[in-house]
Amino acid sequence: MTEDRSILYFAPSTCARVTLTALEEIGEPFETRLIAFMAGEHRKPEYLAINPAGKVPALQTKTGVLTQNGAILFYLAQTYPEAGLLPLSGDPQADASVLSSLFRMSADLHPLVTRFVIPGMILSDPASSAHVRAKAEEVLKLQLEPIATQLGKQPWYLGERWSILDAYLAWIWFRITGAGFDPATFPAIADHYDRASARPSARAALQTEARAQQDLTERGLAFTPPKL
Ligand SMILES: N[C@@H](CCC(=O)N[C@@H](CS)C(=O)NCC(=O)O)C(=O)O
Repeated sequence: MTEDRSILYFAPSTCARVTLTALEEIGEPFETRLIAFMAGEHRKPEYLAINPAGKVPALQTKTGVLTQNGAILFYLAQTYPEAGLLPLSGDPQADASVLSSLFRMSADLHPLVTRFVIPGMILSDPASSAHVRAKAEEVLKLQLEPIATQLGKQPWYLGERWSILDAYLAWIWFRITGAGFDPATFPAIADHYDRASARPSARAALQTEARAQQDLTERGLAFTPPKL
C-alpha cells in the first residue's frame, strides 16, 4: 500500500460500488484490488485474512481493515465530513436515524436483491428458486413503494441534498432492474437512478468497474452468479 492510501477490495457490479462511489466523492487518492469471484479469490486464505466473511467490499485504511458497506460508509462519513456522504451531526437521535436509513439499504433491501437476482444462492433447485425470486419481487415492491413516494416529493433519499444513501439505492435499482425488475413499476426511483448515476463520482466508479470487468474478461473470469 502506498503510504496513507486506502485500498478498496472490490468486484464490478457488486455492492462494493457504493463504497467505490464514496471514495470517488471524497476525492483523496486510493487504490483498488480486484477480487475475482470466478477464480474463487474471495475464498482464498489471502482474502479471508482481510475479510473472513469472504465478501466485498473491504477497505484497508491507515488504521486497519473495515468490512460491511454500512460500517465503511459510516467511517468515511465521519473521517471526511466535508464530502457530505451522510448528514451526521453528533446528535444521538439524528445520527441513529441516519444509520437506520443505512441499515435499511444493507440489512433490509440488499438481502432482497440477492434473493431476486441470485435466488439459487438461497434454494438451488429451479422450482424453489423461482418461488424465492417471486417472493423477493413481492417484498421488494412493498419495501420500495414508500421510497418511491418519498422521491416523488424530494430529489434525494434524505431530502434536498445528495448523500451516499442515494448511491446505495442506485446500486440496488441497477441490480434488480438488470435482473428483470420492471423499472416502470416505480418511475420516481427510475428517475432518481438516472440522476444519481450522472454524478461525477458515480461515473468514475463505473469507469473503474469497466476496467476491472475488461481485466476479468481477458482472463476468462467474467462474473457469472455464484451457485451454492
Ligand atoms: N452486508 C455486506 C454484504 C456484502 C456482500 O454480500 N457482498 C457480495 C457482493 S454484492 C459478495 O461479496 N458476495 C460474495 C459471496 O457471498 O460469496 C455489506 O453490506 O458489505
